[in-house]
Amino acid sequence: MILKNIKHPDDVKKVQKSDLKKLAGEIRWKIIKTVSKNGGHLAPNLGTVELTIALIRALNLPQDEVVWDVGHQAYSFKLLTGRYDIFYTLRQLNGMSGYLKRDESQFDSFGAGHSSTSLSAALGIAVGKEKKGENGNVAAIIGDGALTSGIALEALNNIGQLKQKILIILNTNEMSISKNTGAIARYLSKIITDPYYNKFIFALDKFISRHESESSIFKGFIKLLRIIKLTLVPGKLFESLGIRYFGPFDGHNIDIMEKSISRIVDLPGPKIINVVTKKGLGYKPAFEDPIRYHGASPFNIDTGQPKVTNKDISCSKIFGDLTNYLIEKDKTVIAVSAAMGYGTGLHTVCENHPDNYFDVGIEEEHAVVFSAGMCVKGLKPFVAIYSTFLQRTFDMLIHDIGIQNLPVRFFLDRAGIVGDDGETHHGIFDMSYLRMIPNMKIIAPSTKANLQRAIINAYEENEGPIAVRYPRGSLPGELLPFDKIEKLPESKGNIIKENKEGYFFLSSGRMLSLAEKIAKELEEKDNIPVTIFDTIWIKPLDEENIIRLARNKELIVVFEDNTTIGGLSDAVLEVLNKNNIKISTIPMGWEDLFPTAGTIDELFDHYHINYEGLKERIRRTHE
Ligand SMILES: Cc1ncc(C[n+]2csc(CCOP(=O)(O)OP(=O)(O)O)c2C)c(N)n1
Repeated sequence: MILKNIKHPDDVKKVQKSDLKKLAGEIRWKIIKTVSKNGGHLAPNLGTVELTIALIRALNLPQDEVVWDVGHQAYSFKLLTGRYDIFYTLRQLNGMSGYLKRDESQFDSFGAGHSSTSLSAALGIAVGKEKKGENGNVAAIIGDGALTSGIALEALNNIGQLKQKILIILNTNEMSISKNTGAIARYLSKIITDPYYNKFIFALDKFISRHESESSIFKGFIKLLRIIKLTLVPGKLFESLGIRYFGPFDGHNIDIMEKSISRIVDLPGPKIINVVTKKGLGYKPAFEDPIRYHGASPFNIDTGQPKVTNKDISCSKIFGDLTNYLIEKDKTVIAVSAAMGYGTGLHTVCENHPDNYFDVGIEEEHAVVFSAGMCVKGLKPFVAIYSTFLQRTFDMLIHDIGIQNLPVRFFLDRAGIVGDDGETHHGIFDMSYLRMIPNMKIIAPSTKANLQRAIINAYEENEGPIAVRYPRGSLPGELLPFDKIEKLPESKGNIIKENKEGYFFLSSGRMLSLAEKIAKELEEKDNIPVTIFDTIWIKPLDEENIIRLARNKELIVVFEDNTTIGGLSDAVLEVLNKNNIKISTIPMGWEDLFPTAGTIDELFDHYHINYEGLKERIRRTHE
């Protein structure tokens, strides 16, 4: 076993060339075994095994620094940088992150989880190293999907200007999660499709770099070759931006990549090496269906089938199904996704109504303003973006949508904690960042039927922006038949249970089940009657009911799957304050922290969002 004995990147350099294939096999098996138990990113990680081995052998870590984009393809890197022994804790509570984390390892030069930040971070690190007089190179590894995002293109713009010495490794596999989309994706795909032509370019490149330091008249010849190359090279776009382009190389040939990286990394200025990889390589089910195995839940290795199949319909599917239904009736409904068609349930719209579907790529900012533009012409954009990824668009939400009061319909999937993806992916800020925007309406349904109704509210909202937030997985209750779905009455919550005195629980979204559970315990163990109110509307809030129900109550508890700063707790406090109601109010949400990874239930317990935690908070308020 070679992998087990690798404790430091230097150990990777000591592995005999003849053993590298075996090492790659061991890494693949370790990844497949662990992901089959814990869930995680499979296809992207199987695609980067050889690239990672070559990279680590060609560089000198930690003096040389590596910045991975997203981090969903860095499991091999983790295994080869001293994390073999903790790899079994992947994505578990108190375990190893599924992405990159600076406090997890000295080799994680920059944290990641969201896409397309690597080039900017690598450039900053390179400038920092130079200004501090530190030795060593900086390499960023970015996928062809991530490269299409605005922030990556902004970074290229700056990299081409600064001429800082950095190495970009472009991992081209023609996939984002789904098939990569867009003009840049098309360009990148074209680059890798002609192997003979590419061989010629590589030979030319080799010749140029071997002779470029030579003086005399040869220089003129090299210059001429460079011009020829510029007119020929597939990576013309990068060369024109001032970034030297090399490749494409076979991303599964360790020897070629190791030699190329070693040779190119020390050249002055910015360079890009294009490597071509195959997602899912080494595990048939993932290789044949890289979309399904991009991120996998625990599965049976022999069959590739998930270990647990959730029979309950997911919120994403409810949203996708109803969107299809609405498009059948109304062709002005346009579904917009930012590279997350499968995750958001919109892939079925892509199949059934391709003319009413846009996958813009990993371009959340563009998706949002593009949709605002469609509103100007009276279309009804349904923008489905995970809560955590919509964070990127904060200025667009204010400047392009809020101020112009355009009725973009937002569907925030994965709102609230998401479980094992951890801190970079929890959607716990949207109630705060949306609530503060004038004109924005927000609904947080707590049942399947209310989610369906909320989607109809959004559909019929023609005055201004509206957001519906719902969690990963499912909500309780039964579905309504499509023709029986009626709008939710605006700004009206739902009284689940009313008592004259005792505690007053307000809850939003899926927190209702938890609020009901804790209320039951309080009634049984402490004999405290509890009034429970499902707020449904976060904005505008049902102030009338809140004021009425707060009367004669001893304590108010606000349950929200959001940060307690600026979310529902603060909204309730504002109402109480405005109406001069003085009752102790306890927020039961995520308190000024980034929750770690773990299962949803584990996380609620870990952060004491449970019966004991409430009792503890009550005790503290009386101290
Ligand atoms: C801002 C943001 N949007 C969406 C995602 C979800 N996401 C994770 S990986 C990925 C695809 C990345 O494609 P690429 O860079 O080509 O890497 P590959 O998976 O193909 O190796 C997407 C869309 C994300 N992490 N961050």
